[in-house]
Amino acid sequence: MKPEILLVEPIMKPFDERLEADYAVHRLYEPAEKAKIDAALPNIRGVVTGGGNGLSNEWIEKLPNLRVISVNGVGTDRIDLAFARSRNIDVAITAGVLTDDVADLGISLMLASLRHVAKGDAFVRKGLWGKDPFPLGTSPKGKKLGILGLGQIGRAFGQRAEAFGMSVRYWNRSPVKDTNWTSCESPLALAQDSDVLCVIIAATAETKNIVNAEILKALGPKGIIINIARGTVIDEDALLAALNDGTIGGAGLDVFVGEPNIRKEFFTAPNTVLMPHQGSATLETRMAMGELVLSNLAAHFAGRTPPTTVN
Ligand code: 8YV
Repeated sequence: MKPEILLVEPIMKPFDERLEADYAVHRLYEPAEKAKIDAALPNIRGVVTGGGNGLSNEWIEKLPNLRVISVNGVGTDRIDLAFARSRNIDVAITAGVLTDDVADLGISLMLASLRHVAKGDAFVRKGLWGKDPFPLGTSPKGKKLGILGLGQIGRAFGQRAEAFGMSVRYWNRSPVKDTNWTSCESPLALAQDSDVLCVIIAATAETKNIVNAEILKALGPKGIIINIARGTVIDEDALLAALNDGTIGGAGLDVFVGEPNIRKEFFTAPNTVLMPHQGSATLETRMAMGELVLSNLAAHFAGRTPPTTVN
């Protein structure tokens, strides 16, 4: 008998097919499967989910025989790791393989913001070229980059920013070794000393709204904020107000509270570049992530600890 697993969100076709070959797969995102899933709850032994969806405690409680959650991503903010451990559930992530692509997307958002790429695209399509003036951009060269959260992705972003001639400083919750970049004493001190603030801190109860009105004010009217972490680490009321009244200069955002149903005010916020949570979304990286999702599951069902368990 194949082990029964619950697939919370779609996964790329080749991995879906391999899951289908080795497991009895229940697809939570298919409304037609609801009754079948309800009947199968006691049999489900594994869950595959994404970083954005995770798995709520309510769902964990519905699955008495669940022993492994394989996350197709690195964020575990939507999973209560301690609760999962208390129920003897391994939680594994796709550590290491998405670092470069998330950093690349952050750099894309930064350059798009500094050089008005989205605005330029709309300008040309509307036939305004040659009729209306187009605003000058800002060069990254010689500017100060602040990184809020110096993990693997933060480091990769900083290395790329240095290639554009930026100087790097950071704030991290715990001391960081092996870096020559300047550590700032608080998120506020970091924002005060940054032209661009890249937010790439893990979302936890402590980091909720860590970027607030005071920090945005410190970033200043020419400052650009980039968020490639999670929507919840920025106070979106404060961010929308700061964009609309010119407290900050602009934003490049890949993540939002309540995504994909984000606040409509973002659609009209000035100097704002929006992406639909695509940090890790390249073919190469999604292939590497899919392999890890499958090998974590396979290890569990072979009686081993999944290679990239986090709890
Ligand atoms: C994915 C992510 O888009 O790694 C994460 O935590 O948020 C992203 O890589 C997501 O996991 C897919 O649902």
